[in-house]
Amino acid sequence: MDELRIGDRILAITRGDITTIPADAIVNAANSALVGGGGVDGAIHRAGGPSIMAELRERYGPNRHCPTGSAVVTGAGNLPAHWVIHAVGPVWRGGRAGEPELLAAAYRTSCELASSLGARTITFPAISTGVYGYPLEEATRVALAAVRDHLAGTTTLERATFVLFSADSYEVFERALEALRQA
Ligand code: AR6
Repeated sequence: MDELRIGDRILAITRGDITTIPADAIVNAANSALVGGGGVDGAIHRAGGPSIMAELRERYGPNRHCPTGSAVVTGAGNLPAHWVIHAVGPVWRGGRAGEPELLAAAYRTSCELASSLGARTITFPAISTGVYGYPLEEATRVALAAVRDHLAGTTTLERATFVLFSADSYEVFERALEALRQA
């Protein structure tokens, strides 16, 4: 666990499985079709139970589509949370297809949705850095900057935590957080 103070708010990183850590809102790394998948998306639907997919189907229909860079909300089923925010990060296509802006938008939209719900705590995985192939160091800089900028503005969020699944990703986030602290 490591953290950075931003005014009276906290930007934190920790290692672990995002499905086991209590938060008002848990962010999922979803796909545009909102149909579930592997990685953290699979873990969230498994741990949360079938009500999350049922709600996605009911609220957004069989042809549901969430644009890259955006997000939608459901309840959290059996997860230790009130809401799951299903955010869609970009597939890495070499970096010149607007990936940094789209990744920042996925985090920004998630934070804004959480704040509109009155959430005080939120957890994130490292969106796009698994199946979607976004290089970890670049994704980390974008992710931390986007969430830091949100916490520096008007929001109900008091604490935002990145939950890193692997030791490698934790170390990359730790270095990037230290760089933000020095900046
Ligand atoms: N807790 C926290 N982080 C996790 C967990 C977990 N339980 N499991 C995996 N990660 P990925 P993407 C990390 O592939 O790249 C799905 O099929 C993982 O180590 O889950 O945004 C969706 O349906 C990695 O660092 O998401 C989409 O189709 C990070 O979460 C697609 O994958 C993100 O990896 C989205 O790809």
